[in-house]
Amino acid sequence: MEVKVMKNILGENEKIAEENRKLFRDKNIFVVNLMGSPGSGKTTLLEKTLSKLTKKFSVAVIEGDLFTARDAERIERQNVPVVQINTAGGCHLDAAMVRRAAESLNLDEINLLIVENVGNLVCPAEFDVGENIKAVVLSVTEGDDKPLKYPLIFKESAVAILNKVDLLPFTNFNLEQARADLSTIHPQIKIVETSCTQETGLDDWCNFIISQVSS
Ligand SMILES: Nc1nc2c(ncn2[C@@H]2O[C@H](COP(=O)(O)OP(=O)(O)O)[C@@H](O)[C@H]2O)c(=O)[nH]1
Ligand SMILES: [Mg+2]
Repeated sequence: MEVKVMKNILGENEKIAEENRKLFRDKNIFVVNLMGSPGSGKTTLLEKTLSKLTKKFSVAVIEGDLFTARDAERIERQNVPVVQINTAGGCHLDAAMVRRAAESLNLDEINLLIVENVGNLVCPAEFDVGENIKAVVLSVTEGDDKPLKYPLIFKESAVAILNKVDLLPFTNFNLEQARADLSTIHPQIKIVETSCTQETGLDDWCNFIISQVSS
């Protein structure tokens, strides 16, 4: 019975996600669904790269969080249009939430929309929001076993950002193992290594986004 309910919810979400995709395509907007655990560095990655991306694109951001507008406030300081969604405890964004948030942006003036999903390695991967690509941030402090333990999010993502590599000397994270596991789960996945604090690898992330938008 519960399985059936879940199927219905996903079916309804899929319908709205397809409508979103059509809307974004008609408006010529490329959409990135940025996912990852709480604290992996999703907002910091945006803070450190929006100024580069805005040189190429007219960018807007949708921020998803359970509570507070803190991430939206951080993005606002980058002078990028931003809308905050509060899920009031919900563990992921769904297509209807993203549609409502998108409606409050000027879609005629945007060509890259980045949606920072609720911090979670499970649920966001199951809910299409009408994006072109999914991206997942995994920080090295979370452990190198996460790709094998949460394979769906890595299977679904076009790019995995291995963040906080500046902290590698203080962890037992095995970069080679993580890369091998990611490639086993998703052979085509692009892997970039970043340190948002040391500002390394950020061009790799930006260039990947640029290549995806132009392809
Ligand atoms: N050492 C280090 N800390 C980072 C890095 N990226 C983000 N952080 C820190 O990790 C914490 C969580 O970052 P935040 O961007 O809010 O994560 P989010 O919850 O995924 O959006 C903050 O204290 C950041 O300053 C990094 O590359 N290296
Ligand atoms: Mg955040």
